[in-house]
Amino acid sequence: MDIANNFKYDVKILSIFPEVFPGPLGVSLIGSALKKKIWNLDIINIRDFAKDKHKSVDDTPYGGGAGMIMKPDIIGLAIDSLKDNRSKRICLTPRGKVLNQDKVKELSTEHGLILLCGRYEGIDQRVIDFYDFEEVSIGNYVISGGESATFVLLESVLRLLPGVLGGNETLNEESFSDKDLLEYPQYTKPRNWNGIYVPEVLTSGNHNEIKNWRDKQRIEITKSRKLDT
Ligand code: 6GU
Repeated sequence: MDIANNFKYDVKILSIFPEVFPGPLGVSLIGSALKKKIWNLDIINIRDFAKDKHKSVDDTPYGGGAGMIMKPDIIGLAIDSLKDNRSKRICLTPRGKVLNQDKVKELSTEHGLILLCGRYEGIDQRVIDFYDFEEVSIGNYVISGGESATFVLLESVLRLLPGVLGGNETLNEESFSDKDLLEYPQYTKPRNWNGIYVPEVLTSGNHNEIKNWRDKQRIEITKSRKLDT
């Protein structure tokens, strides 16, 4: 029996642009984890559930206004086609609560995720209410659709699953992990690049001094960027 099969985080994405997936989720450590079946990916093309000959997935908003709204009947059929209902339902939209690392950690402990990528001016509210979707945004700016936001959310969540990060990448000293501090600056060889030298303390071999220097750098950079976490 394959040990990795004992834990499979189930991801289902509903989108009208299924061709963009897996994109960045298919490379590097998260891509290897997908091949190792640590997590599982199903892409559902919402347009497959359209009923008319034009395969319409959107229509004009009741009450008037600009743009098009994703139709509840079509999305409903797409959701009803999913057999698994143990997963947490998330809708990616700029109206949602902004994602942070606490939310990311919480989502990584779910059985899996059903991610609905919003497009156009929005999604009929009845779908969000009826299927109990939680609305999530990735920041205070607007992008054209939930697909890129889905990449951001999944990259942040999937790397926390057991067995995804390699031995060289540790979770405990990273930005936002425990102390909500940003990471210290990093340097590698060559020691002299264009006449700019690596900070001397890092080449001293004194582990105590290095740790103190790094801790101080983390505090300073966090203060100077005035994080609103
Ligand atoms: Cl999740 N979607 C869109 N369209 N724009 C956003 C967003 C999501 N999060 C921030 N801006």
